[in-house]
Amino acid sequence: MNIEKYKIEEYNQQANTKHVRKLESLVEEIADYQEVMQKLVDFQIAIPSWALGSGGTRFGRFPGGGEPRSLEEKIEDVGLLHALNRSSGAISLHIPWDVPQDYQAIKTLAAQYGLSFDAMNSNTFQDQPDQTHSYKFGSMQHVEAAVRKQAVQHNIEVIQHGVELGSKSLTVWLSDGSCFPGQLNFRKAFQRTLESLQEVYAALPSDWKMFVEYKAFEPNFYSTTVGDWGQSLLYANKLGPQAYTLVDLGHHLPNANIEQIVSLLLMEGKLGGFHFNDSKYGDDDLTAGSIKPYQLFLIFNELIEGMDARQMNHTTDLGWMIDASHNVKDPLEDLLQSVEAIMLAYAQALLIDRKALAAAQEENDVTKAQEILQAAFRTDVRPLVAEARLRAGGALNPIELYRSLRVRQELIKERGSKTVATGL
Ligand SMILES: [Mn+2]
Repeated sequence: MNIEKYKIEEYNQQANTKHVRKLESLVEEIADYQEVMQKLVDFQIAIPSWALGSGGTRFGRFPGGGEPRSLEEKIEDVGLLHALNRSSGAISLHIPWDVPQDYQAIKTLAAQYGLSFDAMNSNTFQDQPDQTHSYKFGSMQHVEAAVRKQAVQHNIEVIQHGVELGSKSLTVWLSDGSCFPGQLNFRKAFQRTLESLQEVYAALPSDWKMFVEYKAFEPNFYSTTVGDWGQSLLYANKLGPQAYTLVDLGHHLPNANIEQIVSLLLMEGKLGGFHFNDSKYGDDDLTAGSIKPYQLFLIFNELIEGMDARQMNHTTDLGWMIDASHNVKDPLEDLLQSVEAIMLAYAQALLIDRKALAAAQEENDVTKAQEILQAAFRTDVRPLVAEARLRAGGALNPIELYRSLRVRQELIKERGSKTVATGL
């Protein structure tokens, strides 16, 4: 399915009077309005291929119909999102599920939707039917060299697929760890993992980055070999300048101060990428901004502060991706909501009076510092984000248009009601 440009324009026209009225009062308050607008237009968040189907829980999965059946249909879905919000201009693939049969055809298809290929993701956290060795006791940490070699080889193949598609990064998330005390020698597990990662690192093209993603627990419940940002940073530092830490919002222990982690990783030049989602309890993978929008805003505050301190480009110098999965919403509507929440937090953080905040910090004026942050957070920036979308050719309200065009019903008509997306 394709959303024709004129349909978006028609919709925007009838919604425009209300939009302009809301925007005008906001614009007066923003000194560097055009600059903020350009940053919002430029900002892009990659969509992972596994978020396009209904997510499962450990207990069940309830597909909603019209889910993408192939890599081509996944690209089509991200194309639909991008047509509506103009902020989802990249797709992130998961191997083995998204192995392209014809690289050139896949690249041409993505280009038709204005999409590029973001980070490639490997998978050594479950066994595939044709696999020689099992990952039951880990992959890169495994006591047997043959298992480690298989995991390394898989990651090198993922890089090769990515090179063909024009991707520039590899994300490695390992579920390796242990479930019981005594199961693992921590130091040996770390060393074996490091050696495996070094072999993958050696296969990276010179213009690629490697992201080492950490997670506190699950599927292992006693120890995880890349369990927190300290361990990830150790690996990234030992691997070399092309290796970075990747922060997934759901991969921390409860109440971790993620904004502080972000700040220090940026200071060290070792923050590489970001996975957005939200959570109440653990790695819940809920819609970004659905539970803790203030935390998301505080993270963006540190991201902007830290990136500006290093003169980094907000759009291109970090890998931005959603990593969520949903079992009660239409996945495309859910992704539109996540992208919107991320854009809102970014816009609010762009409005922070940084000079005044720095001065308040120097004067130990705690009240003032809070006032400055919350003034930005409590500003309704929805018209700003809508205006950025309008300028980029997207819809003023993507979900409203998605529903009025009956996109999901169209997809069900094309693909059927019983389709189940491949992947996780
Ligand atoms: Mn993740």
